[in-house]
Amino acid sequence: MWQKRIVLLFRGIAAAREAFYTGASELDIALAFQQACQQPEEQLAFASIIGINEHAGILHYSGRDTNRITADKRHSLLIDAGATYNGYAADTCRTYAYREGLYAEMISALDTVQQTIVKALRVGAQYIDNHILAMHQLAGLLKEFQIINLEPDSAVELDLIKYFMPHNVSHFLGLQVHDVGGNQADISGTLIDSNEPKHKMRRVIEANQILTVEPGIYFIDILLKSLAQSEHRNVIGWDRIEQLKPYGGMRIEDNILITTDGPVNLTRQAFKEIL
Ligand SMILES: [Mn+2]
Repeated sequence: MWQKRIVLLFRGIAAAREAFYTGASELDIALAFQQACQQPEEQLAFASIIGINEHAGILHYSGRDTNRITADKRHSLLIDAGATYNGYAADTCRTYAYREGLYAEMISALDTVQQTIVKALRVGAQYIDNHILAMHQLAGLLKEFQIINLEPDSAVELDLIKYFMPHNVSHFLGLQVHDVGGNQADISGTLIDSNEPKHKMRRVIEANQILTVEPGIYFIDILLKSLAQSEHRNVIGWDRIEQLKPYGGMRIEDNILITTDGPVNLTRQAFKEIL
């Protein structure tokens, strides 16, 4: 059943990608997604996030904001969308570069980071450790692309990644797209007592859980402004950031089934079936 809902979703993402490369507006891309999924908007898992250029950096860009106008200069597309199947939600994100170059290379590096985070998911481990691994991986990417000119360990220690990825790496997926229970200590609903309340996932990884893994990098004015005013401004590659700002950002998200034999990437399995 999981496979079926993700296959549906991938047809939608493939159609959206095609629409982007042939010049469609954000709204037309959203409609191409729905047509391929054969789902009216209210049946989708959530309102599709479809952002061209700078809009790729807006975390919940959708609905009334969606642009009806075709962008003259096309740089990037971020699509984060989900079909449903038998009431269960899928939630996948892909980012596409309009042409080869630095941004396309960064997407490919983020893809490697994302798959490293996925492969590290192990039954019995703490989700929070996976989050920490993600922070180190992203710090490595930001250094490689000269955005943070510091060794990854120092960038994580100084908590600099939050200026470029201000969201969680994972959430549960089920009847709800952000399914509940990430901070639940037991079956009666007791919450995990922690001094890290901002994390959606603080549980131990268990077999048969389904969750997303969705690292991203964004160039968001309000965050960059506060970084520029911080004591860390001198280790930041501001020229590189200016160069990447017109692309908005990027995110790659897959849906993962945890098993005792390791993580199963349902999204990539389904993508392979279709391609
Ligand atoms: Mn998600």
